[in-house]
This record gives sequence, C-alpha cells and structure tokens, in this order.
Amino acid sequence: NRDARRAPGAIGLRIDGARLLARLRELGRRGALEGGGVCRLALTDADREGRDLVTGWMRELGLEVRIDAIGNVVGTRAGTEAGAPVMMGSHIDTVRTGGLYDGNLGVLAGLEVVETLAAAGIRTRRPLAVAFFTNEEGARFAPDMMGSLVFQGDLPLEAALATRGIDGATVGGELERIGYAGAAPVGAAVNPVHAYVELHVEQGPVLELEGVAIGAVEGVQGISWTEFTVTGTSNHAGTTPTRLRHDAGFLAGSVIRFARELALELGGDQVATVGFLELGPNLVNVIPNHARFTVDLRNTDAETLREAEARLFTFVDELAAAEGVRVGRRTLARFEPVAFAPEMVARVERIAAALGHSVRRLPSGAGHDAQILARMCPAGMIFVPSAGGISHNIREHTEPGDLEAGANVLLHTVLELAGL
Ligand code: HGY
Ligand code: MN
Ligand code: MN
Ligand code: MN
Repeated sequence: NRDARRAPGAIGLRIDGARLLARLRELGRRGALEGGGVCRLALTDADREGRDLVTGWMRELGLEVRIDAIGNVVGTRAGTEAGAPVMMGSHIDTVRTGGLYDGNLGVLAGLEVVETLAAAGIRTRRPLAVAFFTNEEGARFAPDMMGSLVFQGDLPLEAALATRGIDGATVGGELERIGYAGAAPVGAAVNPVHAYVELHVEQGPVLELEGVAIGAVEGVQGISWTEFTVTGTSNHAGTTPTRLRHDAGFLAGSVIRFARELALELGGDQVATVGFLELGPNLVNVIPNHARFTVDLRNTDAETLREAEARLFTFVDELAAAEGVRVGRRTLARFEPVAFAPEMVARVERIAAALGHSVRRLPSGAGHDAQILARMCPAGMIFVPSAGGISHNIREHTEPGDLEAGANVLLHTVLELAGL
C-alpha cells in the first residue's frame, strides 16, 4: 500500500488482508449482479443470504450472536472482565448498484480483528462486539441508519416495523419473511456500548487525490431527505395548449434543475440530489398527472442546510401554484451534522501514524451508523481510500493494501479501547 510498512503497533499484532478480501468477495456473491457489483437491498432474499453467511462466520469464531427486534445482529466475544463491549460494526445491506466494500468492510474487518486476537491467544479486558445494523442505506425503507436508530432508541421500534418501502412491503413483514425478527431487546439502556469504531471506505475522492492511506473521520455532514408527491391533470399531449397544462412532470423536472442550481449557488459542501423519480401514467402522449420524487440535501453546516431546505420548499410551493398542481411533502430522514468525540478522532490519527500510515482528518459526506452510535457512546470512524472516489456504483473499489491498513488501524484502535 502507499506507506512502507514499519513495525506494527504495541504488541506486534498485524492483520494480513488476504482472508478479509476473500470474505468480502464471498459476501459479494450474495446479491451479485450480472455485470459485477452487488444488489443486496435491506431485508431482501439477498440480504438474508448475506446475513446467514456473516452470522455463520460469527458462530465459527465462537461469538455469542444476538438478533434484536429490528434485525440488528451483534456477535460478542467475552473479555477477561464483564461490562459494556467495545463494538466494531457497520452494515451489510447495499444500494441497488452497490459494491463489495460499503458497509461490509467494517463488519468483516471486525471479524478479522476477533480472529487475529483469537489466533494469538489474546483476550481483551473489555468484551468485543461485531455488529451489523439493519437497513443502513435507507434505499428501500427510509430513513437510513434505521437499525442503529432503533438500537440506540431514537426511532421507536413500532414505527420502524410499520415503515413501508418503495415497493410497498413493510419492515416488520420483511423481517418475519427472512427470519430475522429477533428477540433481543433494543434501546441504549439495555445495550450499553463502551465505545464504537467503524471502518468504512471514504466513498469520496479526498484520500486518493492526496495519496493518503487513512482518514481520521471528524464527523458526518447533515442530511435532509424529502419526498414530494405531485398531483396534476393528465391530458392529451397533442391537443392541450401549454397555458392550460397542469403538468406534474414539469414540476419534477424543474426541481431537478433547481436543486443543482441551488447547490452551485450555495457552494461550499452543499450537495443536492434527485435520486428517485416516478411519473404517471408514464406514457409518451399523456401529460403526467402524477410525480413522486425525492430530494437529498447535505451540508456540513447546519445553518446552510436549513437555508437550502427553506429555499427548496419555497420554490416548489411557488411553482406548484403557478402550474396549478398539488404537492404533498414528507420528510424521509433528517440528521443534523455530527462531530465525533475529539479523543476518538485523535486516537485514530495517532494509531494510524504509529503504524506508519499517512493519515489526515476529514468529514464524512455519507451517513453512517457511527453517527447514531455517537448518541450513546464515544464513536469514531476510520476511512480508507475509494478508487476514483466512487461508491454506490458497481465499480466501487479499494486497493487490498488499503483494506489491510484500515483493518490494522481498527485492530489497534480497538485494542487500546478494550485494554489487555
Ligand atoms: O445515504 C447515505 O449516506 C448512506 O449511505 N445511507
Ligand atoms: Mn455505508
Ligand atoms: Mn452506502
Ligand atoms: Mn452510509
């Protein structure tokens, strides 16, 4: 990888990335797409296959596996002392055009840490846990980070179970269907965690552009997801004069353009995405009377994010009045920017450097379970570079050397937190 490998951390333990990469590829076969990449949307059969595989590995490693009422899976390894575990984790659900690494890396590197310690006959003072949380992506069922929100307690279990996805299924129904409606209780009060560390691919261009091997993640930017449902009047595409149209598609298309212009005008970290769009009746010669679409706004600055939302809503309301269409609005997810505990950021930075890796601090553009665990314990994240800065794309890639470096930083960060 990018940095000459010098003496590893304190007790000379080092993860070799080969087994980790083999497991990432094995997991990637659950929901593998024809042309490469992975589609393992939350609670689908592919997700069940992935869950079965990873919980099987957990059991082979002798972890005590608990499945909770929202389907979160936590494998625990006893420490020499009882008490709240040091938890590693992430998610194994993917978007429709996912890759091998988003989420999966943090879970499988956690198993690698456990296996490496077991092979060396080392038992940490605090228990260790490896977790994967249900529906981190939010692509099928909003909000994202659903499982970790229920685990932590800010999203009521009943509300999560009743959530209906973009295909009409409910979370509760799908959990039952795939056999992952567990019995373990949810909520921070019954699930104490001493500290949480998540290894994740950056999913952006910064580390690769600067040739830096490790990111010490400072926090996660604010996220705002809104769904708009537009009701217009279907009419004949040929006979209806423009001034008499009430075109739901025109409003949707105008918002797509407005969102880009708003992001460019606000500048800085502001981004805006219309990722989901449905038109009805979706026919070449009928003016659409139905449009449903989502707007994903993000910014590291809370104030600017609120301004972006306000301007978007005003634009939509004014255009709806002018076009004579009705618009319904529903918040799908809303997260304020989060800063990780400074001592966690500093620890990742120090350990990465001690292991001989180049390292820099940076914010996360993507949402992560760590931003929810940060509400109940000190949480930190380790980034490794994404080739071409791409993710949520079947061409997602991270070099084996970078995977290995990230796993070793995770190993020594967890060792320091769990104690010997
Ligand atoms: O959208 C996100 O940032 C995350 O991948 N769910
Ligand atoms: Mn992820
Ligand atoms: Mn993702
Ligand atoms: Mn994410």
